[in-house]
Amino acid sequence: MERTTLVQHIRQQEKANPGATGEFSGLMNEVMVAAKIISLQVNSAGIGEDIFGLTGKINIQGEEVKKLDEFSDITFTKIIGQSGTVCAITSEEKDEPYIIPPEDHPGKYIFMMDPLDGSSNIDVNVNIGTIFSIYRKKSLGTDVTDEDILQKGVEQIAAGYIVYGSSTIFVYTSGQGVHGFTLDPTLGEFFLSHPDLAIPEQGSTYSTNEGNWGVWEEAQKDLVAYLKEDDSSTGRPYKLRYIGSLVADFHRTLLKGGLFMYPKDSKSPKGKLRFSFEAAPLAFIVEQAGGKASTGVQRVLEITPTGIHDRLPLFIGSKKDVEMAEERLATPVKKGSWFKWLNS
Ligand code: AHM
Ligand code: MG
Repeated sequence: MERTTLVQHIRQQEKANPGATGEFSGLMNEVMVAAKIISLQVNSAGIGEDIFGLTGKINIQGEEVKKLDEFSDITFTKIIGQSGTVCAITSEEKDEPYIIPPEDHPGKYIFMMDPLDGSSNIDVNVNIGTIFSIYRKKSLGTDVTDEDILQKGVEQIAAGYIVYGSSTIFVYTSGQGVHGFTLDPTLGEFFLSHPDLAIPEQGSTYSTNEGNWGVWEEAQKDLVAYLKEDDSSTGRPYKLRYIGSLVADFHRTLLKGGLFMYPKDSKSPKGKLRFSFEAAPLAFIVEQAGGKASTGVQRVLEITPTGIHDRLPLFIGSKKDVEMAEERLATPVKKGSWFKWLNS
């Protein structure tokens, strides 16, 4: 049986772009190599070298850095940083952008990543992932400026994620649809397994940390209580599915449809998830698959960040589900009005 590898697929997609120089394919190939290394580490966590647990450091987000977080950040930074294809790397784990020094031959791309998302799930064998996003350098001259690092979401030229789960899956878009590849561990090669992914227009699940109910705004409580109401004409009640690893929750939502939400709340008034490393790349992917991503009031890809660690509320998934969320959030609700859905 003839199977398409990820390398072949990237090359084919690049050929469709007349001015292509091969630099983009080169960068994507390096992302794939780093992903294979992380996958191997994740799959063998607990065997031999002690990779579980904490490094004892605290990152820019104020969170404890896990050993696998640090390993993933270093692996991606080394491999991508020496690829000759990028001029800067930003990471959820790094306070500041890493600017590629002249001796490592900076290229024309900017690479952004959450090297290991969902890391609170590492020690308990639950799916984790990597998210990445690629922009082209915009400013003239050799210096990397804010104009390059803080680009609007729509300027992304590619985005993807890797889920380290029951199998390792690499999903990416370069603006020509969304394609998924599964790692064949015996050959060490990613093969096309999910071509032209399309998210269902409406799903039947919602995904959110409902433990935050007490710190949610009334409109958010109203939205979730509405999803629990019994009304077969609108497909309710929705099922609840929440893993707590964004990549895993997003991957399920992409394949099956539904609504993932991480709203702002009184604990995180701006939201928890980050624009550059989480929301923007997944928004690019979901839109390419026919879905939507919103802050509740604005299309995520229309945002221009003010800093690399900017956070935002995120509603992402099936088109109709995200639109329904936007509509309900825009409707003023009285305190406690959600009670009517729960008692209906
Ligand atoms: P991380 O990047 O530090 O791992 O944090 C992001 C994670 C996401 O994977 C997930 O969607 C969310 O945080 C879960 O947060 P919570 O534990 O508040 O539900
Ligand atoms: Mg993350």
